[in-house]
Amino acid sequence: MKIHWRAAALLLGTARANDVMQLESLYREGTTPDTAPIGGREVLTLAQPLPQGQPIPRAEWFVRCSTISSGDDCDQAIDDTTETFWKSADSSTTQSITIYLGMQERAVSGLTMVPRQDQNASLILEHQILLSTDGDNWNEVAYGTWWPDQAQKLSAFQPQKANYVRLSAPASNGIAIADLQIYESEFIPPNAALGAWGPTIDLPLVPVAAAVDPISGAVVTWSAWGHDIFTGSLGGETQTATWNSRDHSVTQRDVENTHHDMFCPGISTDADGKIVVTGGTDASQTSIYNTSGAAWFEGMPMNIERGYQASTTLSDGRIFVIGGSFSGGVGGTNGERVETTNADNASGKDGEVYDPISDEWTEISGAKASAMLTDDNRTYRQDNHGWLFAWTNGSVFQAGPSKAMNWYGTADSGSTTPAGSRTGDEDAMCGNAVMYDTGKILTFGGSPWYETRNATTNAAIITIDKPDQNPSVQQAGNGMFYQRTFHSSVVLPDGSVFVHGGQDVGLPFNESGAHLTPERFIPNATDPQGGTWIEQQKNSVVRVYHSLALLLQDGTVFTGGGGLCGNCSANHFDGQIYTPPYLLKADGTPQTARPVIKSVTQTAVKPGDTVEVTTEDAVDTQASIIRYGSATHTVNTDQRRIGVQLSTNGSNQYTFQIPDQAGIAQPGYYMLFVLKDGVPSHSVNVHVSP
Ligand SMILES: *[C@@H]1O[C@H](CO)[C@@H](O)[C@H](O)[C@H]1NC(C)=O
Ligand SMILES: *[C@@H]1O[C@H](CO)[C@@H](O)[C@H](O)[C@H]1NC(C)=O
Ligand SMILES: *[C@@H]1O[C@H](CO)[C@@H](O)[C@H](O)[C@H]1NC(C)=O
Ligand SMILES: *[C@@H]1O[C@H](CO)[C@@H](O)[C@H](O)[C@H]1NC(C)=O
Ligand SMILES: *[C@@H]1O[C@H](CO)[C@@H](O)[C@H](O)[C@H]1NC(C)=O
Ligand SMILES: *[C@@H]1O[C@H](CO)[C@@H](O)[C@H](O)[C@H]1NC(C)=O
Ligand SMILES: *[C@@H]1O[C@H](CO)[C@@H](O)[C@H](O)[C@H]1NC(C)=O
Ligand SMILES: *[C@@H]1O[C@H](CO)[C@@H](O)[C@H](O)[C@H]1NC(C)=O
Ligand SMILES: *[C@@H]1O[C@H](CO)[C@@H](O)[C@H](O)[C@H]1NC(C)=O
Ligand SMILES: *[C@@H]1O[C@H](CO)[C@@H](O)[C@H](O)[C@H]1NC(C)=O
Ligand SMILES: [Cu+2]
Repeated sequence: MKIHWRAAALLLGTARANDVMQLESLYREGTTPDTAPIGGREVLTLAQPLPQGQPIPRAEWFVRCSTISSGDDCDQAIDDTTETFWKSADSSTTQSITIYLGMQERAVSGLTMVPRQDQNASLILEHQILLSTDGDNWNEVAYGTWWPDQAQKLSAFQPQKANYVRLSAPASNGIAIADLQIYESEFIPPNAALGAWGPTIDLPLVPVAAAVDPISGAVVTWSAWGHDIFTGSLGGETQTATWNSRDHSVTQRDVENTHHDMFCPGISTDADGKIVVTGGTDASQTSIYNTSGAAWFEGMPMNIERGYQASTTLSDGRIFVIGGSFSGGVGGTNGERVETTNADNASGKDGEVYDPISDEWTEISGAKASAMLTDDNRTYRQDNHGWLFAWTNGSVFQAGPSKAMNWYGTADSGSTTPAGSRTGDEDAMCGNAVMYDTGKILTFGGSPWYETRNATTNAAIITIDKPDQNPSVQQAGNGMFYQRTFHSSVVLPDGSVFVHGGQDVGLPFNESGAHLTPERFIPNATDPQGGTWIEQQKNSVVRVYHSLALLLQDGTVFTGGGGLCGNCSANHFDGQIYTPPYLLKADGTPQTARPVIKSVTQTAVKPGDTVEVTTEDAVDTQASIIRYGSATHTVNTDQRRIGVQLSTNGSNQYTFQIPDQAGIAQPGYYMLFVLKDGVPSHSVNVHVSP
């Protein structure tokens, strides 16, 4: 909201705001103007890249509206002035505007909409966008909720051929449109073998951080104090938006009660599925999202101020945090940020541990941040975004992004044990690391420095066994097709790893060199160290710095975000669903022959417990439990896939065992997927306690 932002900019005198502003605004795209002349008025702009392609000329259009308020005719939405507008009648039923684009089929890629400008009324917030080739059969391409102001609005989606476009919205106070543009772009031919994109979910904010609520399946997202900006923060609040994957609603909430601007935080879901968010702009605060009550509450602050730290939930249910020199100064004192090349100065960002039951933080200075530094020339970047994997006996394996790997111990005052280095790899800041099967970690991409350096295509498989022992490290296939940094990834029920977004050279808020084609790592079933990379279906929305991806309960993937840079043009107020090929028939329609889990006798289990599963029909003996993810800034230390072997007595009844050492199946909520010929079921929750 530009008005909000300007007001804050005047107050921008705090050390915190200045620091962050200088650090993160270095490479951003050119600024967009706060307002732009559209149809004879200055309209607040959204600072968002336009949909791919170009506007479709309006000369041949015919427009039809569901209802009209006297004088505010339908065609006033597409005349060349924003002085006039179409307004629907006030109505309890959904109202819509339908545009016939002409005889020629167009590959429609998005639309922009200018709300009524003379007063802040009849705003379209909740909405749905549908396409049709015949005006009878409609296909939903986007839906969601826009931010409640008079700025221009935008929706960008996977290009689809259409002659008709419909925008519909609830209209209890009427809805009004002063201007509507529709975009067409190059068509991306559907190919079920590569997966499919859509629909787009329009959000009232840039989702920079998110987690899946294991109880409701909703995706809880947040940005910073502002829905489109993080600089200029006075602290104390965070804009959140929740996408309910079941009823497709998007709700918005300004969370103030935890006194925490949750921008650049660490995130870990705890043993009960609560989302524990630490530090960031308010660098010592702890905010906790209670999944059962969908409420945020304030936890004890950390002892050490941190931003861009990583955290992970331990085998005993406590949460380990380390690093984070982006906030609170290098070295962790509240004073000035000091640029230094002395690694000892990172000591202030050593480990600490949170006990969610007693709500207490304990410093464990034996877990040394200095062991996990990259050689970035900016010291505040060296300990960011650790690749942490909780393992047995309270241990944590740190797989990167530093070339050096380590084991951290969390008993007593903590310990640090070097664990070798990733063969042939360099520091890989903002790369990804995913445990795709028990003890098997795939690492890929990232770059030697946080920004300005070429990212790599490097990929490694790291196999961990016992704490404090060096893991084995192999190359993973021939590496990725594309150099990627700022990319995101999720492990799928079949054990493959889906990778999306990122760019060649990491430049926060600059979208050059971005990759629209995802890829997937397919582990070799017979060779535990082998695997191949394959390309997947291209999309049309850039996902680079501040974007994320999460696995959903139905086996699809939510990707979203990018930006949060105020008046720069790299903001993405949306998410998009990617459907992997395993959920599509050859003709691209949804796979209907999915296996079904009828019941799970024990949904609350401990390490070593046996779980009984009843399915509708016979399923593959390889199944998986995948821990619910949370993500921000390429970090997702919550997701983890544990492949499980099903035993059966032959009547669609199966059993499998939770690994018996605590920490292998890190405590928390898991999605149990069974598969049949590679097609996954919808998941059922399995809750592993410490
Ligand atoms: C974005 O980065 C590219 C590549 O370094 C550069 O050419 C371009 O000028 C940058 N854009 C802006 C607006 O700085
Ligand atoms: C964009 O924001 C910056 C502050 O981050 C400000 O200095 C500049 O004037 C703004 N530019 C425009 C065109 O509004
Ligand atoms: C417009 O009205 C809505 C609803 O009353 C309010 O939340 C919003 O802040 C207003 N926006 C502006 C720009 O005045
Ligand atoms: C979480 O919400 C549930 C349901 O509203 C409530 O019973 C419980 O006390 C809450 N837990 C905390 C820690 O606030
Ligand atoms: C370490 O940081 C302190 C400030 O925290 C600074 O005074 C000192 O010069 C730094 N030491 C080195 C060797 O860079
Ligand atoms: C780090 O390197 C970049 C690019 O070479 C340079 O602009 C910057 O000043 C350097 N920063 C420090 C702290 O040396
Ligand atoms: C677990 O960790 C503790 C503390 O580091 C250590 O004393 C103990 O030997 C470890 N137990 C096993 C089974 O490795
Ligand atoms: C990245 O690599 C390419 C090809 O080797 C090279 O031309 C380019 O200069 C490199 N860019 C940077 C920023 O190092
Ligand atoms: C899987 O590994 C086996 C054994 O190394 C090899 O023979 C086979 O070709 C590999 N399969 C693929 C698809 O790479
Ligand atoms: C199969 O095993 C399940 C679980 O142990 C048991 O309840 C069921 O009776 C068994 N069915 C047969 C046919 O043995
Ligand atoms: Cu950031």
